[in-house]
Amino acid sequence: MAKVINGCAVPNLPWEDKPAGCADAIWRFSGNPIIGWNPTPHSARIFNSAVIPYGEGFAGVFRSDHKDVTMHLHFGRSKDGFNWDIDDREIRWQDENGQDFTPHFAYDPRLTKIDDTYYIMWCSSFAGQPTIGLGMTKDFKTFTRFENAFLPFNRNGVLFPRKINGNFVLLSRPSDNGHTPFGDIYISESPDMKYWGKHRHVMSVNNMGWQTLKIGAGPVPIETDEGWLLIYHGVLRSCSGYVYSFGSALLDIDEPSRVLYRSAAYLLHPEKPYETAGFVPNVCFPCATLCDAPTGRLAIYYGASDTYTAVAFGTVQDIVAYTKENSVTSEKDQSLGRD
Ligand code: BMA
Repeated sequence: MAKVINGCAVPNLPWEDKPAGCADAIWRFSGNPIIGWNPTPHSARIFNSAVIPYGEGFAGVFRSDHKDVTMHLHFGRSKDGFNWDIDDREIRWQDENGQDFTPHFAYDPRLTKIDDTYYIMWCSSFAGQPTIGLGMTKDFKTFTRFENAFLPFNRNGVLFPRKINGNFVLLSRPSDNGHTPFGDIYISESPDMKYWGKHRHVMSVNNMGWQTLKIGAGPVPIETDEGWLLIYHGVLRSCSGYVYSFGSALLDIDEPSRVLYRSAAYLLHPEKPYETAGFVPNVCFPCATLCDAPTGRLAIYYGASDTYTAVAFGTVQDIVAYTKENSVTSEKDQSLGRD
């Protein structure tokens, strides 16, 4: 049975037991969606968002698509992880000299805690084009934005929760400036969060239906004694558009560009009305987990149909076992990926 390493206890983890008769590795919260249409005066939809334990409860950085159809990040707090109090106004960023550095658009945030600092990564505007934006906060009151990690076009930047071999490590998915019809996961390192390099290929799309068009890292990887557990989204193109599901992989602890296992079947796929109908139908897009390390219990936060925020549950032990038992890796997954 896999064990979580370097994780903290989250005794107040939002949780619901597996329903009787459920044969799947993960299951949905019966109260889904936890955030619906028009959740704040300016927000039309809040989805694809990041949450983390903070103080007595939880903090979150939320993707809010405003009623003027612009995309922003908002701060929110919760006591129980289900009911969220989200600011109506976007997070304002300053650069390291205290000058306003708020991006023109921002979406799909991820939140990683390293030591006493909360790092935030998101898809940011850079001269109007998407790339990986990043910044930090220690108190969720003041937010400092760093230089963009990469040139356009890139999305799905996800920072590992500790340095590996002395460097910060980041997954990303090079893209285009539209609804990218391709995309593989890469990994990059930085000694200082400013200069990113030593790029490696991690995983490509494969021929397993749900992940044939493009893939992208989801929540922050979870360190286990069997490897880094990565939950990632995969996309297929159907007659009526893209379908976003999510599955899992295990990456080598010291050399996370090496894929050890990768789920052939998805963990979760659009099925429920809030996943199949909304602003963009058929989208399940995970951006965060809360993990109680001693029990391995996991609450997975995902955006549903670019409209709602939903939660699914599982355990690290079961998801690791599922990933290994249902694994398919290709020759490309096994390479060190410099070429
Ligand atoms: C992707 C991202 C996600 C979104 C998805 C489906 O390209 O923009 O934010 O959930 O498309 O629209």
